[in-house]
Amino acid sequence: MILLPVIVLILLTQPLKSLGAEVKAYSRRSVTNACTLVMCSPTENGLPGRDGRDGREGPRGEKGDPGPPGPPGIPGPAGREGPSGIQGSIGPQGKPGPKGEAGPKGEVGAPGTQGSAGIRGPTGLKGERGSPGERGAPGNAGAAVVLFPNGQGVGEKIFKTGGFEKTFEDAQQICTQAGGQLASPRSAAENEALQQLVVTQNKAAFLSMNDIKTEGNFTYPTGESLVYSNWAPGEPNNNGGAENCVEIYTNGKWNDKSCSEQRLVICEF
Ligand code: MAN
Ligand code: CA
Ligand code: CA
Repeated sequence: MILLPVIVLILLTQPLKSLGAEVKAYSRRSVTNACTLVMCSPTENGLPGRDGRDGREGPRGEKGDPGPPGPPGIPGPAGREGPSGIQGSIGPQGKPGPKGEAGPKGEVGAPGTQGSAGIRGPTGLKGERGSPGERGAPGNAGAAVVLFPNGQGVGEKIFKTGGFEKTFEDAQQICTQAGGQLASPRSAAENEALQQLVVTQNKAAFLSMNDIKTEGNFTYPTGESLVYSNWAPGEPNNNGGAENCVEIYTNGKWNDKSCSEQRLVICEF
């Protein structure tokens, strides 16, 4: 059993060409194994032999124990990108934005309240049946009537002057567009109240009455004939054949005058 591993070692350590010579050497000694050869030392007492040759290199030793642990390895490559993190909490409230543009214009307001009733017509002449009052001018919606500085109130009538002079047609239009009519004194009281404005302005003023339609027949704008008059002596004379309008002097007297002249504008309401 021991011979087999020896032979194997020899085969592994010796060149092939010497294998046959080794086998022959063992054969000549006629032994069955190498152990026999060692044990059978010379039995006879002779001369000492020469020193033998050095023995062959011994068999390979057994595998050693594991060595100590080696030094740490170099760091590996960076790992792959990790998964996305979870959503963060809500941030603080932002600052207020800039001021917005102005809004659209508002709608038109509701109509004003109804104006006050018109003033009542004057009382008829004494002894005669009183004529009906003229229709009152529509009131100024929601506005008080201003008397100062160019107004005069008499009864329920108000005279008011703009302080300027116009032809009859222009003056008449101004008063009607203002919601009234040219001054139409129907009594001495009204004529005196009107006279005060004429004196204050120191300008003769037109009245509303005229005889444009029928010469010699002076009427109010409604066509009604005069209920009161205060003609200056000798008037109306239709001077030059073309005096169809009426003016009131600073003394309160009336004169028929050309409608194309310019006189103070006094309206009544
Ligand atoms: C005089 C009188 C009046 C007439 C005027 C015209 O004053 O004859 O009757 O109207 O002149 O300017
Ligand atoms: Ca006339
Ligand atoms: Ca005249």
